[in-house]
Amino acid sequence: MVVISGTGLWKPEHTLSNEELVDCYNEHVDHYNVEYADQIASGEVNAKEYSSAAFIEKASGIKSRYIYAKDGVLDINRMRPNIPVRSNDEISNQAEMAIRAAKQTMQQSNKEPEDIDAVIVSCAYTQRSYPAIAIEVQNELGINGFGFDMLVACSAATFGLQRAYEMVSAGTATCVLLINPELTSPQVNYKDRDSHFIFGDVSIASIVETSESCSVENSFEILSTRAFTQFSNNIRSNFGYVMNANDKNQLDDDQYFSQKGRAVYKEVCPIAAEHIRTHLESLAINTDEIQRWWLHQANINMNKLICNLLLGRQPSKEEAPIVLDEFANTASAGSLIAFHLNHKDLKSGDLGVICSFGAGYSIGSLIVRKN
Ligand code: CO8
Repeated sequence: MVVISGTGLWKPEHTLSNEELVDCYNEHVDHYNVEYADQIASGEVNAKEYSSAAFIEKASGIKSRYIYAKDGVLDINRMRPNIPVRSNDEISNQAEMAIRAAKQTMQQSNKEPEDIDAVIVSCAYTQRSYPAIAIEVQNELGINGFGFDMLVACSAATFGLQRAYEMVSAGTATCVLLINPELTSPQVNYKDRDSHFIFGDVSIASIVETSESCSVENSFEILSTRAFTQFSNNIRSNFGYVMNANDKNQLDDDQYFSQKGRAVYKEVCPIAAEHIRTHLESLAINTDEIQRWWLHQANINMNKLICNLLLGRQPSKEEAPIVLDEFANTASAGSLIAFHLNHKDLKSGDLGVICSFGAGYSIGSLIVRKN
């Protein structure tokens, strides 16, 4: 039997409200429209329109987000986070974020470094290609065995949990530390009205191990996992190392995160609902037997639609917790944050679904039972 024996969450100390973001964005709009007044008048350039905190909350459910480095984002002359370069002898920002969440989950799972034999760092971006952030974390924590990074955008956390489950099931590891340090803010275009509000930074970690090695009461057995991908250009992040070979500017608009939000919404919701339905069906479990839905946290309206498709009704806040009002979209971490903050009240035998959906497209689900 393979269990999730603990999770740990680290939140950056800074928050960024919709109002703060919008005030800065709207100031940028005023500057931009003055700077390009002639081109706007001649029709060469479109005038930028104001953003609105009320729109953001209504369209997405997001009220605020955590941010690793706040000052640069609200500096009208910069509008990018300001994260100073660290020397090769210093710990990387992402390893530092990862370790903060890792230490909490190790404490919760009652694990020492020598109990862990694999580290996976799985997220939407790693801040460098190699050495792997996971190996840096492994070294800092004094863990033996092996570590590797994996990138699966929105589904990095669920796909990472699935790889951990398979390794423990196969006996290639007995205790895996999975960490999702989502440092999204460097890839957000804070000058883009459609997407400047979507993302937040956070780090979440979990321990996946055998039931024999598990020494805590509050664990969840992983009953089944399922992954699905289908190529789509509707969510893209083009920034990458080949830019050096084609002379692209990394600050060009098309290098940042971008999406066709409406199309994503329409296409992903039915696929995600069907994915979850057939996954449950494969275990002969009905949707009404599920006590908790820990769903991806990109947009509250997406979760409402998926729940309607699955259940034919709106679940209560307890059944399908929402955390994106506080955290915004944290790439892959959202469903695990929802799990971390909303599972202690479940009783032994209660069933739950952890599910991510988004870029790729990628959908990952785990069906779990409280021990
Ligand atoms: N303020 C005011 N008005 C606005 C704003 C704004 N900020 N933005 C758009 N509007 C206007 C539009 O111009 C439009 O006006 P009009 O009707 O006159 O044309 C109107 O509001 C409606 O616009 P939309 O149709 O675009 O608005 P939606 O209701 O569709 O909401 C959302 C936009 C919130 C983006 C919504 O479409 C959405 O959330 N879709 C799903 C998105 C999603 O789940 N994406 C997955 C993201 S990828 C991911 O989760 C992980 C990727 C890896 C991490 C990357 C880290 C950087």
